[in-house]
Amino acid sequence: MTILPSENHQETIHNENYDQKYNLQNLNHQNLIFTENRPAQSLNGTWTFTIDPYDTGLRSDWNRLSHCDAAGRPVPWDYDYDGGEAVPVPSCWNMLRPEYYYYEGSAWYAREFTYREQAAGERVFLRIGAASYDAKVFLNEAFLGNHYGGSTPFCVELTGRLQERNVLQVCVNNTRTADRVPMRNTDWFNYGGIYRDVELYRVPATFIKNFKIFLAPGASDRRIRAEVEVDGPVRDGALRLELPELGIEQTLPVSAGKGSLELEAAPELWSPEQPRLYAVRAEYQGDAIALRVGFRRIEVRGTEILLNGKALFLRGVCVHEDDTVLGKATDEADLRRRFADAKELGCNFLRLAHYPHTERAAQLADELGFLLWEEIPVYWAIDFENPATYRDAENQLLELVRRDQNRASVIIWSVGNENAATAPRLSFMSRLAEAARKEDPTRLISAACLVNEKKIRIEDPLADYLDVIGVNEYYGWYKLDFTELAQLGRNSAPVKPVIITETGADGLAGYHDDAAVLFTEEHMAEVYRKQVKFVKESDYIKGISPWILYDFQTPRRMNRYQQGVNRKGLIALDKKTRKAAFYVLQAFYREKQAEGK
Ligand code: GCB
Repeated sequence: MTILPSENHQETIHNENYDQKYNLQNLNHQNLIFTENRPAQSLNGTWTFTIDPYDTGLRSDWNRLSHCDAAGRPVPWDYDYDGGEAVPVPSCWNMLRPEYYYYEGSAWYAREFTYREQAAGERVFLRIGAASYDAKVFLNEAFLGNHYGGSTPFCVELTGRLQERNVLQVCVNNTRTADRVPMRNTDWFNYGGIYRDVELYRVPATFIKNFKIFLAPGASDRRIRAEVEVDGPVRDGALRLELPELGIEQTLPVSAGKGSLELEAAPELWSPEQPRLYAVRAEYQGDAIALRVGFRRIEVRGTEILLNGKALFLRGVCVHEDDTVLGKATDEADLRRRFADAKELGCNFLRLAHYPHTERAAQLADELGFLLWEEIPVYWAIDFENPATYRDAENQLLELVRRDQNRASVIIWSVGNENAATAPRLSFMSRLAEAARKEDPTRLISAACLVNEKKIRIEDPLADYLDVIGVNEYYGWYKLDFTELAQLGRNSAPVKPVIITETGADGLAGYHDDAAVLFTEEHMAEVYRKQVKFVKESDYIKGISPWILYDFQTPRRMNRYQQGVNRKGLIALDKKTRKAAFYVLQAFYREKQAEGK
């Protein structure tokens, strides 16, 4: 759709509905395509960048590249797509200059690229790994659509719109609003910008749009199931499927664009101890894809979580994407350090809070042998009665599932965190749980719930819709009285496994005093000691992921110890300095490991 440039200056400055026509949210899970390991043309690198706090760009068509009227006369203009500041993509604008640190609003990114057809009839897709929060895409002046959601990828087809020289513009807006997911209030930093990879993919006219392969549910562990969706003119045919290490070469019939197949196989099962991955190749109508996949079975029986039939204790820790240099534009070194630090702590599990982290995290977890909890930012207050907000939340969930559905490491989809137990919230989040289950029946569904503080009991009506109950409790911190924790244990008799998805306390690295003094390392370590004791005494608790591996930046923590940083990290903001509590948790995890858990 081409938006015609407005020639009427007065109309432009008076129109307060200027952005409505852009909010189509047409770039969503439905047009996400399978891109893993496909050759890509990177559009990372230097882009021009112009902040636009008044949304002048949308009001007066900054996508318009010519500055002449219909008669060819130059007209005044306020923006040059090739004249902004040169910035790297991916990056968070907050980290580029001190003046941008707290900036919330719109900003325009632009770059040129050349295109030459490589194969007759090829189709071309642009994929943006993540842009926070609303991204509007323009190619050669034309508006192609927008995407909502700050942490999931989206695609837009460029076929038929490309010239030899192209101008790509993306208007990114990270304003916190009442209808978004998350809403206005969070305990993390609201980074903005295009902060994951931007790539062009070329595929044949008919191509593999979605592909998943997994151990078929059921106890035998001897059946693999593959499902495929193709897009393009040839919707009936056969997909060739190969898993050379298992001696599998099969054809999978595709009809009306879809196909599935279950076949006998006896893979070695994937586990954190033996993260065995198999090469998988699939080919349809000349379009070939290749991936590496682990096969494993995750299920719940009573209050047990079973991996490949064996009872599991999740030795976990929560992590954010946050860095004093990168913001949330996590790079390979940052990710590898995170896994190395979690390994040193004794973890087999990470809770990727509170939004989808980079897809590279789950790829590495597959290789390195970590179990993952992945989450969408249905966090604290959300406009649970707004159907548009629900659509946005569900779309983020489906984008996440589609992106990581082939990762053995991912065992849990979380539909939210610490939401007040109201009826609209129950309806909203139970729908999300059902949507996740429908899209992916092979994983567990959970949410990080609050405890019922009146009854001092693990009780949340959402639990009926979950496989595993996540519980965030801060006895020893927000609830200073530890005797209530023992009461909580006595009052609760959950029929499903419980993971303590958060617990912890702030402790400023290097601040030492008596354990009774808040914000000291001693107090934090004492909270961990008492929490560990509670977990040991509660047989329905099948894992913990304390809050949090590293200190992180957040503007709502402003006291003298915090100074803009949540100090609940087991490791300080420098990602090096271990606090005393680190060793308390490490000792507990060593004990668990020694018990074979
Ligand atoms: C929570 C939230 C987490 C916060 C943490 C805290 O319960 O889920 O996002 O950062 O507590 O430090 O208060």
